[in-house]
Amino acid sequence: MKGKTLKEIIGTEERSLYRLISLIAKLSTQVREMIPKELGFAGGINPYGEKQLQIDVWSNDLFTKKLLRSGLVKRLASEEMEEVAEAKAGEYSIVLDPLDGSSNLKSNNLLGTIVGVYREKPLPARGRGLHAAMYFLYGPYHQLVLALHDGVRTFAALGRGSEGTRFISDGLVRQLPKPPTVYGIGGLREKWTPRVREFVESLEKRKMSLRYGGSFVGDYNQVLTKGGFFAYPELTDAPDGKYRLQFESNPVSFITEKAGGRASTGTGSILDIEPSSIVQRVPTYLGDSDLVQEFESLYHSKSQPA
Ligand code: FDP
Repeated sequence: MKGKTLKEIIGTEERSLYRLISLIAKLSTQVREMIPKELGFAGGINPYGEKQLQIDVWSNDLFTKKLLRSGLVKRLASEEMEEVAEAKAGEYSIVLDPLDGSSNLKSNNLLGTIVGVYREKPLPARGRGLHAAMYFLYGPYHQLVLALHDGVRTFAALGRGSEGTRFISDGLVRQLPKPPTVYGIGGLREKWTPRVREFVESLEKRKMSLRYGGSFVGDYNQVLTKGGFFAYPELTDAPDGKYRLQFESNPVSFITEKAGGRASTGTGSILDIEPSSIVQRVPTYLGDSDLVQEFESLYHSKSQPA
């Protein structure tokens, strides 16, 4: 079967979206090439008080400047910035985690970039309003996972054509694989709430395999490929977990729902949260619909008074 290029998939249908996604894809190839060259600390601190690695700063500058100067993007919010940046004109609003999993850099494990695309929307925005969402995975090969209105496609970056690196897709992901076989849960085990522990025990009893590498896109991609459950859950000292609604949870939840899975806060859909701020966090449970629903029902039953 011959794969299709980004241009063949969206080029004719939505010209400006194609230009935007091609630009983001091109920038992701620059990030991937820069990763081995940029080891070390910049000494900066991001809005959440976390130490920024040099490549975080570099990637953020790259995406921000190029996207805001493209004429396509009017607003851009990034995990590495405190305020929404604006350009004079543009059809799209972008939410961005320029380098997800950056603490994996030194150990040479997976890293990625997460992007959500809105049309004509002020930020922060509800995930339900996303027009497209994607992540890039800087792994053994450079992968793009892209959710559009009609579903999710995975692409591999395969050599250079006349218009730069070619991203080739092998088709639509219609359904997360069944039966689910893998799971990953973030956060310290001792900080998991009783219901999270109980659910993890039940997954282990079903002989599902633990896959946890410490980068959201890397760990989530296991679920997309093999079927399963991934969470960065509520913690006893952090009821909202770790992930940022705008930059991490919403785009990957959009991808999950477009792949026929479920994306939950533990009580309802992540995509329906009305955001209160750019920096808001949310407990995040993603993957196989039946498993996520099962977790939600446990959540409800455990919330009831005895
Ligand atoms: P990182 O801090 O390395 O950028 O939310 C960011 C993130 O990585 C996710 O990619 C990853 O899933 C999570 O944090 C890892 O957190 P823990 O170290 O608490 O497991």
